[in-house]
Amino acid sequence: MGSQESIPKDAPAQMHHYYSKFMRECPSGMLSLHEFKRLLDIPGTDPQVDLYIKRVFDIFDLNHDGFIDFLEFIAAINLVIRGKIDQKLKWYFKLYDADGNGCIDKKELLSIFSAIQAINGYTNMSAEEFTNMVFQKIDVNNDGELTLEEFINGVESDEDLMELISKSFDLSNVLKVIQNGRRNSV
Ligand SMILES: [Ca+2]
Ligand SMILES: [Ca+2]
Ligand SMILES: [Ca+2]
Repeated sequence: MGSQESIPKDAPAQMHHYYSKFMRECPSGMLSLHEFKRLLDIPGTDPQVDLYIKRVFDIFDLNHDGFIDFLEFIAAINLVIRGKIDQKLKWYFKLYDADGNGCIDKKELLSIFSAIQAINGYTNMSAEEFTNMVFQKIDVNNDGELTLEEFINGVESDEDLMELISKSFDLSNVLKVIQNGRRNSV
């Protein structure tokens, strides 16, 4: 299987378009964690949320130099626009696997869901209930950890879960902000 992706004809124009948008939002060309938070317009009072945004930032920051540059930004845009479902799920898996040991445990999932609830508002299901539900559904061998395989297979075959995961960090939001410019908070 060739994993090489063909670059569409309009790619340079599109790149240029995003480049000018990116530079307008971030004139230095290097987006810091602080600017990233401001760009996403996420209120930063909850330590869980701070931790979560930091994780998202670290995943964008591919070379780990503490900034998101244009190329890293474009890599994320590409994932949003052209990424296949399992590529996106791999991205989410990386986001959830906080200690990077290749498995998502309950504590990791719980901390993500708590942060999401703090950002998106609380639902009638607690973060604990969510976490337990997810493990009940997709932890096939019942060892309390989700491997990448369990995660991808499980989420792909469950529409509700897929929606939940996609909402946990809406990548297209980042795109929207860059497209339309940041909302000016008065
Ligand atoms: Ca970087
Ligand atoms: Ca882990
Ligand atoms: Ca398992």
